[in-house]
Amino acid sequence: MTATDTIAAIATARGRAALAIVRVSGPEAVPVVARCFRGADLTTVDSHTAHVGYLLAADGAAIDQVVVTVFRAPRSATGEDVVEVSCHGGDFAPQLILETLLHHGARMAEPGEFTQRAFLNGKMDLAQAEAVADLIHASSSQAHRVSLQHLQGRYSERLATLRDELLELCAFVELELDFSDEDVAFADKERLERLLAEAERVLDQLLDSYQVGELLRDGVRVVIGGRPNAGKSTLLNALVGRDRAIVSATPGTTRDAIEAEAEIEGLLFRFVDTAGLRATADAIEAEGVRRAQRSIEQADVLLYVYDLTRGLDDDERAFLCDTAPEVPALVVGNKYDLIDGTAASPAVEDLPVFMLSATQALHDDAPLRPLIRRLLDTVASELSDTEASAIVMNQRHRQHLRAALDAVQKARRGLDLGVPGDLLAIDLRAALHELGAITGEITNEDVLDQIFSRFCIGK
Ligand SMILES: Nc1nc2c(ncn2[C@@H]2O[C@H](COP(=O)(O)OP(=O)(O)OP(=O)(O)O)[C@@H](O)[C@H]2O)c(=O)[nH]1
Ligand SMILES: [Mg+2]
Repeated sequence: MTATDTIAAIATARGRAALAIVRVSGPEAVPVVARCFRGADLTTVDSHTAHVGYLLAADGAAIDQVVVTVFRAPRSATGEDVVEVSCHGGDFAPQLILETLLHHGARMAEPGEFTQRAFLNGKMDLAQAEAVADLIHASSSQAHRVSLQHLQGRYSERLATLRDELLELCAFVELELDFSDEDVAFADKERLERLLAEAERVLDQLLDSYQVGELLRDGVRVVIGGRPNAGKSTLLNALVGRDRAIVSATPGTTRDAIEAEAEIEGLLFRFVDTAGLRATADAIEAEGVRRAQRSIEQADVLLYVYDLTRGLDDDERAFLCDTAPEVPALVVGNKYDLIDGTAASPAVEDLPVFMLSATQALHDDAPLRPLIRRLLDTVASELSDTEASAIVMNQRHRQHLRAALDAVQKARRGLDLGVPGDLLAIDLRAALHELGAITGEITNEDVLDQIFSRFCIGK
């Protein structure tokens, strides 16, 4: 599947910037750039060398002073000849240079096509290529850390180890053994059973990590709910450190859900402020309440706010009892400044309660710290326990891991029932196939197109 044409794209973001990079890759990369470069003769320069000169438009006019770097195949990012033109940023120079390169025979690259070529030329496996996209999209330092580990191949190594083990198992069962045969050494069967159980454990662990992976990838959705006027919007503003939501003494102020992000200890949190929960005749407010309820159902964590001067009523307790088993909930007793420290702490199930004043927290975040600590513990305890290379962040991978686990479990049951070795081998081969699909040993063009079309152009 070697590419025969030469592709070009702007690799940097649009707009004003000191520099921009236009990349070219393919068999004609060097001659295409050489045709419009005034400086060294690029067709004769060594690989991995940089050259200052001018890039000229088709009519011979100078477009920009540039630095051109030449990487010859196979020692390049894509495994093909690559030329990177480093020019000045802005709206014109990069675009004009790209147009000139297209004029001289390059084709506009599709999204992710550089990375796709790197994959097809064996520069990286599919899981690493996907990590490139994850790294670019990382919105918190933890997500960045995990995707970098994947990019460096640690996650792929883990899968490769598992594959090797399954391959060995497969060879073992295919070799000769009929496990219903009494001649088969008991020790062999026991060893096989042990290895299958181990493979199942590793797959289980990887699948479990997806929950954390999803939080890393998409952020943690913390929905702030409670009665009107409890101080939810004030708490949102305090948590994100800016005046995001309207606060007023009129109950029913917030209608639509309001989202604001904050990075806390390297994790992205998406806080969602919602309309106060109450029965209302106002149609707009009622729709707000419905949306609030929906938001709460979809939350990773619910922050339930109540006004300490009023306490929690029975309906609120019932609501929390119903919700807490589905969505982890923390309770905030707000307006602590208005009571003289004598409020009875309401026992709702075993939910943790934090007494604070959201208005005070607007100026000084000390009262929020225990709440934030608990929030982090609620979602991130697993994160610190799980090695970055063992965190699955990709839904495609999860599907293949599930299928691999099913196949391993089937083999285990088969072994129990004394199924012959060649039948066990079919299940093990199926598991191997699934793992191979993650790293791209086994793949097809549709899958690749689907994966790489999500990339940026120029990557
Ligand atoms: N004294 C005191 N007042 C507070 C505190 N938190 C909020 N308030 C006040 O309570 C009123 C309601 O605050 P909001 O944050 O708008 O309450 P809400 O829960 O978002 O209300 P709705 O959007 O109507 O559901 C405002 O007048 C706030 O200034 C607090 O900790 N102490
Ligand atoms: Mg509000």
